[in-house]
Amino acid sequence: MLDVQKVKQRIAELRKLPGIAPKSISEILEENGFTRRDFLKWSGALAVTLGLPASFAPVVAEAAEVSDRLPVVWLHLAECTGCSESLLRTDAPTIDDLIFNYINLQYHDTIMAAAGWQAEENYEDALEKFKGRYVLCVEGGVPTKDGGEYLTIGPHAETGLHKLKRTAKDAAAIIAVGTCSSFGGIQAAAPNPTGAKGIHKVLNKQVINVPGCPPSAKNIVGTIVYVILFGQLPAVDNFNRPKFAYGLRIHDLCERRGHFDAGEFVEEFGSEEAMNGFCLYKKGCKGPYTFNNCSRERFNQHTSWPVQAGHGCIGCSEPDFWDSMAPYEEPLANHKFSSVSADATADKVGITILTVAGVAIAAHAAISAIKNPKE
Ligand code: FSX
Ligand code: SF4
Ligand code: F3S
Repeated sequence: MLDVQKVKQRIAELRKLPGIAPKSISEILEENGFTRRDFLKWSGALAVTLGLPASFAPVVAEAAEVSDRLPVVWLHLAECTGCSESLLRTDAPTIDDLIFNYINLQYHDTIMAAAGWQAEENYEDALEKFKGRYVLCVEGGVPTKDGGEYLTIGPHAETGLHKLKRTAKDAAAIIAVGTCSSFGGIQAAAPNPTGAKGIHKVLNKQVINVPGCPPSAKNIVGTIVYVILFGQLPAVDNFNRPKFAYGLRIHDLCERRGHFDAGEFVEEFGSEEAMNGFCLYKKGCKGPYTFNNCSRERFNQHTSWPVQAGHGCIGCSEPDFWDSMAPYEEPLANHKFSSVSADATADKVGITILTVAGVAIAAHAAISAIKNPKE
């Protein structure tokens, strides 16, 4: 049960620890043009995203204030760094970006100032100093073939596989940021020459998966804030994804859903139907098979998301999506499922869901084509 008093106690304990940020988050927000009211609005919205009762909004703000106390070690394995970019590469920093900068990031090899031996030293120091207390965030899949030698990191040429296992050993919580670290991602797509895998496959500890290629800033920061608030991982689905973010399908809250139900589909990009915002199912949208909150939370300060921009969802937060959701501009139901890699039990569950849902959705598209006089 969620207990606000317990959370307050935990925040009070965290407050006693030394923070690393030279300024408080309130000062940082003010310097960047955000008022206290904006901050409280942000924490209220994040509480809603996290599926918390309204009474939690002020404690979410307090958790953000002490987020420079919780040490975070951030590893990069085989990936494109788009996940960090999703948080950082905006023309104007959002409150999510500022919180991410404020977090006690002990090690993050893309954004820290140190390099080479100095970076290695910082990393070893952090593991020692915060043993058993740090949160490990990992971006990227882990190559495992030939002892993991297809990915080496740092001046000692340590394999990603070895570094991951060593860092995970004394972590208080492990968050896989992005589809690559959750399920292997693009480097695990057939024929997967490096034997890349999601990190949970090589670790014997619980890993929370925050997939998406990339995931939204809200889902990354939301998961980290949740760990700060409760000192534990949020409730998860079959694929270890937080339910607050991956509990519903893209299709459930899509703004084009009315057109789907009315049987109004885009048949050609650039057509009048496309301009009228008709449903993109027949142009390959995988929203009916994809669990994520993009249609509710959107990207870039709630500006837009793939379907709003005019292309179907390609299912980027699902396991093996590079293989199982392709071709991206054709309906999934037109294809056989036998080509999908089925090496894991969890993946088989996913494929079963896809097969049943795929048949039903394709049938709807076919029936509505008959019902709809425009077709
Ligand atoms: Fe993967 Fe993230 Fe896609 Fe890229 O690090 S989820 S390739 S957006 O960057 O891992
Ligand atoms: Fe939206 Fe895609 Fe579902 Fe159509 S199929 S309603 S575009 S999610
Ligand atoms: Fe990915 Fe689909 Fe969202 S492609 S970003 S899950 S709309």
